[in-house]
Amino acid sequence: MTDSSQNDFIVVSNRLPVDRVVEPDGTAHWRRSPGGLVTALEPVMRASEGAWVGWAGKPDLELEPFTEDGIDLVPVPLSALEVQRYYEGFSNDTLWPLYHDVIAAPSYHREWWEAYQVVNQRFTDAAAEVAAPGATVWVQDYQLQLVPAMLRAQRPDLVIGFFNHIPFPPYGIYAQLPWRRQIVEGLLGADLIGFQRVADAGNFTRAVRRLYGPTTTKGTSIRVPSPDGGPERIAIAKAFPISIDVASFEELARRPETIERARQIREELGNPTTIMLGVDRLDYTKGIRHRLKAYGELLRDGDIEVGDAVLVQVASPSRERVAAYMQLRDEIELTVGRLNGTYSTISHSAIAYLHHGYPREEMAALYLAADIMLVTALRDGMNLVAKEYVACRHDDDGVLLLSEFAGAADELKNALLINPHDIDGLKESMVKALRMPKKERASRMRSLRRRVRDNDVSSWSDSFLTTLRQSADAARSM
Ligand code: GDG
Repeated sequence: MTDSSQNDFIVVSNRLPVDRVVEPDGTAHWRRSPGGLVTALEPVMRASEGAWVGWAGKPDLELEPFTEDGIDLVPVPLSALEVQRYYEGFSNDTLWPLYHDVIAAPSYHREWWEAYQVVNQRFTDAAAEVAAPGATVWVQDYQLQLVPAMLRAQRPDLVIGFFNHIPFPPYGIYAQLPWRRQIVEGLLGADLIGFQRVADAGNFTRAVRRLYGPTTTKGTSIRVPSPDGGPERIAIAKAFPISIDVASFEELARRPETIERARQIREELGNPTTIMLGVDRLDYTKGIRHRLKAYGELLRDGDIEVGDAVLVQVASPSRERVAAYMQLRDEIELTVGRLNGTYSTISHSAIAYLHHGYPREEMAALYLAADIMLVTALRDGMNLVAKEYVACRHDDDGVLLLSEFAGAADELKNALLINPHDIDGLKESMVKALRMPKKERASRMRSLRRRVRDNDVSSWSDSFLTTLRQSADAARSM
């Protein structure tokens, strides 16, 4: 690793973009980890001289900074109790459900909040230590909302950006949070606070007005009072819809071996006329239950026949120690078991349910094989799966069913937009997708592909970082 105090660009996120793998013989090495954030930021980090500050994913692991695959990594240690309180507790059982429209009930515990503050301070210290004078620090996501203000207090020379990958809720919901003021104050330490949707940025500025008074915001600008009575600063809150590395997904999907694997998948499923696909972390926000309900009713009513159609549901394991996720898994597996028990035949299953993570190559082949992609999230910051599906369909075929509650719906208007709560509407759209003529599929897919190509992950990060530098320059020349 280079001189650790000389990093001009620093990304701070809960997780480092690598997983520690221990082999049976006891040797350990690092492997790039999957996930939306990593997928999104990896190309940006490679293109710049930067460092990435984050947790290595295992409790009680003290590690020195190291370089992996060309990226400087600065590990932040967490104890087992901190993982339980800051990560599984406050991040995933308080903020996650609260920010996703209280689909599940958030739990509020003062000791979780204590741990959240302590851990946010530790991430701040690690970033402050490696940042060169005047460096740009880009803080990611809801686990680290206090870092911007903590960092500004410690290092006023830094340019600080924050991006929230999940929705920001309306004030009527946000107001439940006992620490609502502290979190907003934490975020306002940034020069630029980025959100997925215009509606999220609007919810945030409305929360600022409710907490600080009606004259504090104008358009995207927020007047931030100085904590020590000094001059005010301006912070900007704005939407920057995240995207994917479109070219790399398309390249993967064009490989002859991926095309062959897609053909094989169809064959292994018994050559059905229609393959429907869902790919989600096993999370209650993703609307997997709603999807299964609609699919089950279509089977019951004879609108689809097992053998003619199949649903492939990849549900990658997620947050398995949080109670709401254990319960969700039980419910989904009960439903899948019932539907398969009722409708499968010896030769054909109604649902191929896969509770594993898959390599990227297999995901691309699944996307290529799927005639209909089901994205039925009840609330989702963006939903990268929708964009990945589109990026892979170089054959201009396939139908995307997309929830209007996913951020991606703002851009992908030529998908079949659905309200997942409306089971009849969802069923109608599934049937429409099943019967859609090839010409309409192609024209919709071509327009979706243009949209996804126009805003890939590098234009997302370029536009965030350009706006960040402009906001910081404007704030400093005031
Ligand atoms: C959060 C926000 C926002 C999933 N299973 C496998 C696998 N994945 C990959 C997908 C995709 C990513 O994980 C999931 O991204 P999503 O955007 O769909 O959802 P979240 O994980 O909830 O991400 C979300 C995102 O942050 C980015 O800002 O869009 O709204 O909730 O890339 O392909 N990848 C592989 N194997 C799997 O089994 N290789």
